[in-house]
Amino acid sequence: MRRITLTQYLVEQQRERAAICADLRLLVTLVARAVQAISVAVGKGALAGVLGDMGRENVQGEAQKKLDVIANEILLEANEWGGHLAAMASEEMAAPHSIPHRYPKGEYLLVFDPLDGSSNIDVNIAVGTIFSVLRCPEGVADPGEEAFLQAGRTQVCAGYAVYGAATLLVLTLGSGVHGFTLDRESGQFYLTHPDMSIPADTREYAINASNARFWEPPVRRYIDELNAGSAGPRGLNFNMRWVGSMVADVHRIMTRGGIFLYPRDTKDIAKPGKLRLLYEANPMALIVEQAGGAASDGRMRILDIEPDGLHQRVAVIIGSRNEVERVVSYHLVA
Ligand code: P6P
Repeated sequence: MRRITLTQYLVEQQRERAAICADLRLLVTLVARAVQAISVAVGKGALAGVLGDMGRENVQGEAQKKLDVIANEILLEANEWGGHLAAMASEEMAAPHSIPHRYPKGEYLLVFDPLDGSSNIDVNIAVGTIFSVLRCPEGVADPGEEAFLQAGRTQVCAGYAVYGAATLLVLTLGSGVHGFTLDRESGQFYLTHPDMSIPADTREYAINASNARFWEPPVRRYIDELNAGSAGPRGLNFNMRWVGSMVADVHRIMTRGGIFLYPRDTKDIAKPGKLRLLYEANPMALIVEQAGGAASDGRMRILDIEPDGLHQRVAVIIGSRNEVERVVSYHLVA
């Protein structure tokens, strides 16, 4: 069966849909090239001496892995020369990265989590890259943090790569979600998952159950009902999965449905959730909504949240629409 490549898909989108311009096509092409390089580094693991910690913390106060830094550098270097970006921002950098003066600037902002789930790297569990593309506000010559603080519904593109048994790049340009698999021999990405769609109902949920004592009542009610199984109020038995890598859990949901919850909890009242809005929740929310799913912080649509900080955290309830809406309904009556 002849499959089309990512390049061919992007050219066809540009030709058929003026919505994707040459600069956006270049951006996605360069991000895909960076993903391929990250895939090689992740795949070499211990053989390339890239496992383990850097011996310092990142801006999140989390132990920074060598591969976190490598992946961040790969994405910066792959994109800063192209003339399509006004600036970049990353989970691994406190402030946005300016485009060096020797390169032209463009109209887009790229924000990413270069290696999500990196605590799993040393135990060989799937990790991923998540990215989001925004338009730079008009007239902003040297974008700082403020320029990135746009609600997720304004994203023009979002995607993730999952470095598992295979490396997949899952992408939305605003008209559906499409998955591309990396052919390691040729270095090409081939369209293998066109028009990805999430079933509205599911029997599978993902949550870190060790936090149960910190959950708010609506989440505790929802999970208790799932765990009560067919004898309980849902009258159904449910299964649980928790990879500890959001990209891997969300990709499973994109593939067979499910609901992922990292809810607000009382574990650290200063943090309204663990996941970051701009480069984890927002891109995943756009992708999931484009595939027919839903994404909420428990009280409002994630894509409608007006950010107030580059590294702002948010509660995330995402996946099969009917289950997300049920969790939200429990919050509204609480
Ligand atoms: P916990 C990885 O660090 C991450 O940001 C997500 O990818 C993942 O879903 C979550 O944190 C795991 O958190 O508390 O279960 O280790």
